[in-house]
Amino acid sequence: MAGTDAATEGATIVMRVDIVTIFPEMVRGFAREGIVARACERGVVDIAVHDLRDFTTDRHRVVDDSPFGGGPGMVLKPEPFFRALAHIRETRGEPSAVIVPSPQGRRFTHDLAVGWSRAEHIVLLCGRYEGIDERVVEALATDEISIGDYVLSGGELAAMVVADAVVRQVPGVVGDARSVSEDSFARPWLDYPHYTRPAEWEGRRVPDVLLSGHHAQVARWRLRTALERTLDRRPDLLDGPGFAAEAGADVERTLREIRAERQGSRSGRQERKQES
Ligand code: 6GU
Repeated sequence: MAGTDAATEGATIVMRVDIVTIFPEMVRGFAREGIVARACERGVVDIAVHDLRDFTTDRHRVVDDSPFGGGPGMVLKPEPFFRALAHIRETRGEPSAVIVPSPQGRRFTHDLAVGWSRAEHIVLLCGRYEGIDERVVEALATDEISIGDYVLSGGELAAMVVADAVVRQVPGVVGDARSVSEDSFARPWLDYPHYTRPAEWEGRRVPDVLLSGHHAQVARWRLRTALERTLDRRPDLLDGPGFAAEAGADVERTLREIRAERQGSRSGRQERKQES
């Protein structure tokens, strides 16, 4: 893959991410630490945070107003967002996606993160209060996304979630590419449990198979535990189209074994119950 080679050779692939918010320090904090910060320092990613108030024209830098039609709360005015995006276009170029995080959006997923990680430039416009004037979404946004079925006080946390998920998919950002390809949701089932030293801690031992050095058995154990927890916690993933497309013969067989064992122990319990 050309992108991966360029990244390992030290050539710079810059992905630009622009975030417009009324809480710029909250978002800058995210860009100052961890994997995202390292990607910025190395020039692989360029994150610019813009204060929405810098795009007001009144003396009090007002960004919100009461809703037409009445009702509670305040709505973020359209003009500062239009000016902010015009400024971003002039100084940073035309973005391939303008994303508005909102509880009304379609659900953000791994596939969207992978898609946006291939863009050269994305913009995130954060709302607050009751929402953003709908004309911002209509005229400027290419996508409106929600990160889950709960309500946040503003789009900032969601924008950081999206930026993090997207940036870690950019080749060269995460040191070991296997960490990215083996993530839960890179595969349509959950990740297996992880352990490090010490082999025993407060009476809890790391599963023996992981200390055995037997790579094939380790791989089997990991697949099995991954599928067991997927069955317990996220059975919906096993019915999805992603699963059918990705699951090989070993996955299908392991899943059948787990289900058969569980069926067996369930009917065993029922029989014992009837006997007593
Ligand atoms: Cl993207 N924004 C807000 N305010 N709340 C949310 C959300 C976004 N996604 C889930 N809840």
